[in-house]
Amino acid sequence: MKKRIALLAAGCMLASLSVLAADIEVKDAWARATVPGQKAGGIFMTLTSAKGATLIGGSSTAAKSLEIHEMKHEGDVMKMRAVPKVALPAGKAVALTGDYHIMLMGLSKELKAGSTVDLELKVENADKKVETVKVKAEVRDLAGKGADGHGHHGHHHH
Ligand SMILES: [Cu+2]
Repeated sequence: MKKRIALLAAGCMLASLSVLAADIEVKDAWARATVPGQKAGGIFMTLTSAKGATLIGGSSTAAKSLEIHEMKHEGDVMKMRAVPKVALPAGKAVALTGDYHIMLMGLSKELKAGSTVDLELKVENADKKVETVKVKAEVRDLAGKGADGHGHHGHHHH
């Protein structure tokens, strides 16, 4: 009888751990394929936090640094700037696919279509604890659609 109780307790602990890890749901993470010599690459995904959290940065083995970017139209000009964080309200899907996106700065290699890029995103959860969310982004080649007037990636990174 004692043994069974111990097993049940262990089962409960495992269950609560997996709930914690699942606070951030990552959907459809992908990276835009780069051309030789390109030093910055865009990464796109949708994040949903169950309890509410804040994306505060991250890193990647494929680049020197990772930045969160915000894009703004100012007249005809599309400007991007790095922002320190993005709020992830509880239960709301936050698309980092345009106005906000993730940018890898100082790529150490070309991002080739079909390969994957590993990211570690840092998220401050509702209890103010920083958690790491591992993301694998699939590199996609958008050569077929990329050359329209949506000059999103014609911006300059120095
Ligand atoms: Cu950018």
